[in-house]
Amino acid sequence: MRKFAFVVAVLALAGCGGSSEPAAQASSAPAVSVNEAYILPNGDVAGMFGEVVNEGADAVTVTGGSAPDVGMVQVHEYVKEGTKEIMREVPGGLEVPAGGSVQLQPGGYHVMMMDVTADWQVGDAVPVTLTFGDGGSVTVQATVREREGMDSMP
Ligand SMILES: [Cu+2]
Repeated sequence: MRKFAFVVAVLALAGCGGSSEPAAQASSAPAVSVNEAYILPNGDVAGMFGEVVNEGADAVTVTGGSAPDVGMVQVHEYVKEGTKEIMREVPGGLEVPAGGSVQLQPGGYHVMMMDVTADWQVGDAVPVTLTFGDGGSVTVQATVREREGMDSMP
């Protein structure tokens, strides 16, 4: 079913020829989606992961976001600092190329949620809004998963 819906969405986008107005397109019919979006909660922080796909004709930059009962949403990356890896906000945001995708995964790029007061249960679908540098946004449904011991910090 997901694949079918996806094809329809692409046809709809192609049909409206909206590539000349990327900003309007981003806010009305988002060209960006997240495949297999999921959340790993960890106390008052959490990470959201999945494959960010950009079907649009222009690159988009994910600069932040929001979610219900989450104080702050940032896009993070891991960088080496001396001998250890630390995570930080991606400078300038995370660019997703036109027609391309970026994988969010534990230990790599991730959507960082802080000051989480939501009482999420495994299996809950959480609406997470990602905002773009051009002012557009998209809301995706991310499924809460059980945190496993092997996973690194979000
Ligand atoms: Cu982080």
